[in-house]
Amino acid sequence: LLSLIEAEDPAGQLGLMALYPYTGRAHLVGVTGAPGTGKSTLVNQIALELRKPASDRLADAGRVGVIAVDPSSPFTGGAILGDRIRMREVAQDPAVFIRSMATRGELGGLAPTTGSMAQALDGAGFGHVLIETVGAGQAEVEIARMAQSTVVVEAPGMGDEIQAIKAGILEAADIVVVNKADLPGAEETVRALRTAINLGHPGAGRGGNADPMWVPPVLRTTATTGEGVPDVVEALARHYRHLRETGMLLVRERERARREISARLREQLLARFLRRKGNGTLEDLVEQVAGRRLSPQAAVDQMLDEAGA
Ligand SMILES: Nc1nc2c(ncn2[C@@H]2O[C@H](COP(=O)(O)OP(=O)(O)O)[C@@H](O)[C@H]2O)c(=O)[nH]1
Ligand SMILES: [Mg+2]
Repeated sequence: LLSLIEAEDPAGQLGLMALYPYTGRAHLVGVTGAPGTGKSTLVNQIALELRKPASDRLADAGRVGVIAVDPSSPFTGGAILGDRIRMREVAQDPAVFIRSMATRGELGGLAPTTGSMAQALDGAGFGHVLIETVGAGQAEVEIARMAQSTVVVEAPGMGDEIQAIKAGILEAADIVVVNKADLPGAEETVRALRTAINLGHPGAGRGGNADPMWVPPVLRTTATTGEGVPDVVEALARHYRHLRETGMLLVRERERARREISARLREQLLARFLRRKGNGTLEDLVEQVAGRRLSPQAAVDQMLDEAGA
């Protein structure tokens, strides 16, 4: 089904329709950040941690799905980076399903079918779906809209904290992780990020689209050894509980549903309209608009007039 969805085969959408009533049970977690910060290594560790029988956690995690939207993902086979043994552990656990997909177009961002693939895993009964994406400015916002909890990964000594603050990336974060805590400068990075969050958080009196009731924790990890990872998993569980208890989960779900319906409607109305009009007209108008003989709005007016729409 994932392959059909990724290939944008209509059968994929049929499968999703059948699965849809069973979705909405998984905790969808986005993991984003600059290349090389250790996202893939961390995602592996989070999956391992979720699979540990945890008497101190409310529910058993069940199966864990991983979608890596990363052109340079080590999941694609070949060169496996990071802690090889742990990677193999995850790969051998039949309850962890890892799927790698390429980004379309520019580096980073989400493939258009990523959301549908996450839905399919959710509907198939995965308790957690982890989505790794390369952060490239807009990607953080995209993943924050799709996921219920967004983890932004930073690493010390990359000037990342400055970039994150500048680009407003922190606004997308529910949890901030400073990975590579074994490297020098981690403490400074943690402090800089905490300061930025306290200054910029709506709870601290400024705007932004974040949840005013949730101050993103800044956690330290060493993904290569797994140090600090249980705290990340605990923070994820706490955030999910927070979303449920405050009703934010439902608010986000509605926003997501509205966005998805609108996007699909826009795309399909356009396709249907152009099919009925025939591509000849469009090409004709494209020439006129490019040649400055017609403005884009006049072209649309003309098409709508002719269609009586
Ligand atoms: N020193 C150190 N290296 C790490 C840590 N986590 C990941 N790495 C290394 O950083 C490199 C990039 O890791 P990867 O998970 O592929 O990063 P991604 O591009 O963000 O997915 C690899 O060589 C990892 O072994 C860490 O906590 N400490
Ligand atoms: Mg990666």
